[in-house]
Amino acid sequence: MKKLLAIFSLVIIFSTKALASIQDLKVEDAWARSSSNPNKNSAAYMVFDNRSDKDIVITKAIAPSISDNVELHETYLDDKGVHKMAHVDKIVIPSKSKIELKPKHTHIMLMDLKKELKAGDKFTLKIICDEVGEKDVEVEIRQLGK
Ligand SMILES: [Cu+2]
Repeated sequence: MKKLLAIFSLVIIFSTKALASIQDLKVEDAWARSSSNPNKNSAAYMVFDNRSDKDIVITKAIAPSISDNVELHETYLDDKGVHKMAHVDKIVIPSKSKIELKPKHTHIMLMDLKKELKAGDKFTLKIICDEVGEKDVEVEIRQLGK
């Protein structure tokens, strides 16, 4: 029995060590482009810095104060060379790496906006990483191209 308990504790130690901590995920320069009626979409961009020795997987983002319809998106070029967007179910930030979300690349799509996003305003975006935890990020609204 004691032996079994020892093995069991070892498994627990092992499984907690196998995951990164949400504190290892740093977020820099979070911003979203301004948007006014009738355009009810926007997108948020930022730099993710994973300082742990494990990959961190973002599976969802929410921002209830401005939208109930937030998705992780990737941009790709179709066979006519036109930029298209596709919903992805995760964004992987490899261990000890940075990933930049930016216009015409990976972004967090904010759809069916509840209100106008005015340059200079801020809102909170919650980044959810399955198993690792979640993190609130303050996002500044900026006019695209400025
Ligand atoms: Cu998009």
